[in-house]
Amino acid sequence: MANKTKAWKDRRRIAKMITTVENALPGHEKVLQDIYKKTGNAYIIGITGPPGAGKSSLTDALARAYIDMGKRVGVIAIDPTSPFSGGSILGDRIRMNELSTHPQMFIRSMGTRGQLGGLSAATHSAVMVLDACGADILFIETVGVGQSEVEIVKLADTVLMVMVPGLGDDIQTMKAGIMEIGDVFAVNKSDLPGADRTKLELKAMLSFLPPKEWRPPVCLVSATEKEGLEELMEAIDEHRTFQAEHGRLEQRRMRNAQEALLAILRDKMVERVTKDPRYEHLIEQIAEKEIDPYEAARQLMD
Ligand SMILES: Nc1nc2c(ncn2[C@@H]2O[C@H](COP(=O)(O)OP(=O)(O)OP(=O)(O)O)[C@@H](O)[C@H]2O)c(=O)[nH]1
Ligand SMILES: [Mg+2]
Repeated sequence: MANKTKAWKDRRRIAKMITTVENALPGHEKVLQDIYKKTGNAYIIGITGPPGAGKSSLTDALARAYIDMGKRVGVIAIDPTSPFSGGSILGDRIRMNELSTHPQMFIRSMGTRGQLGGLSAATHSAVMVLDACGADILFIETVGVGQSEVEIVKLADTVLMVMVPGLGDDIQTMKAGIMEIGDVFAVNKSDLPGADRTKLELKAMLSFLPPKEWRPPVCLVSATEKEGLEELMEAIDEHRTFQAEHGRLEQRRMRNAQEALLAILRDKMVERVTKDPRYEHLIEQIAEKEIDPYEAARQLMD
């Protein structure tokens, strides 16, 4: 515990480790090797939902609440790809800045471009660093639209899907696949009209999903008015308990472990094979139809 407190206080070291692993800079393997055995304590909450739903505001409000409970909180915010959606990013930054100086808090933004090995690998690495350095709760905020976001939320122990009143048709057209990743639903902006109706619509939608042992609860919250936060935190806690009782956390961690290993194996294999002197020539032969790609792969792997 004392070690974790000390590790958590060294912000520059944490930031440097994240940069190293995120960009696969020299020494990144050593960093991950050193920290790996210390990971596995943080509870990871993925926050997703349509643009502007209040994901950042809710993360901020929840982070404050956990901090008040004495927890160390990490936030990884995935920035939208477009450099032109500046307004809300700036908004996030300003709001989060206030919290970011709090000693129990560590906030990291990640661009959606430029990571070697992809965003999901970079996010996973950042999660591991913050986890090993003592985070009790880790939030990953992402925009819930694309496939990469779905990949990222797979890292989470609980996925919180943030909705807003009046989505109406949008809810109906939301892909079932997106709905299915939500473990807990929050209808944020409940201070605005129509929140009750949206909650009912969501519940109806969820009842059409294939039945599962866990029924995702739908909570009404207002991040800005600080309403409904306790109920939402209870719902997250219930999901956590449910998963622990059903061995789900273990399953999820096994799957993450498998994916981590496979990703490294793929990288190493590709690296080795593309350095093989026969590589270029085999590509030409495949293009010329002198050889089929399976045969070429077999030769390279021998
Ligand atoms: N009325 C009301 N407005 C809110 C509430 N929560 C957030 N907002 C406002 O909604 C806008 C978007 O909030 P953000 O927290 O930036 O939303 P986001 O989902 O993180 O947005 P992106 O990251 O850009 O997708 C801001 O103007 C917030 O002040 C709420 O509970 N009630
Ligand atoms: Mg945001």
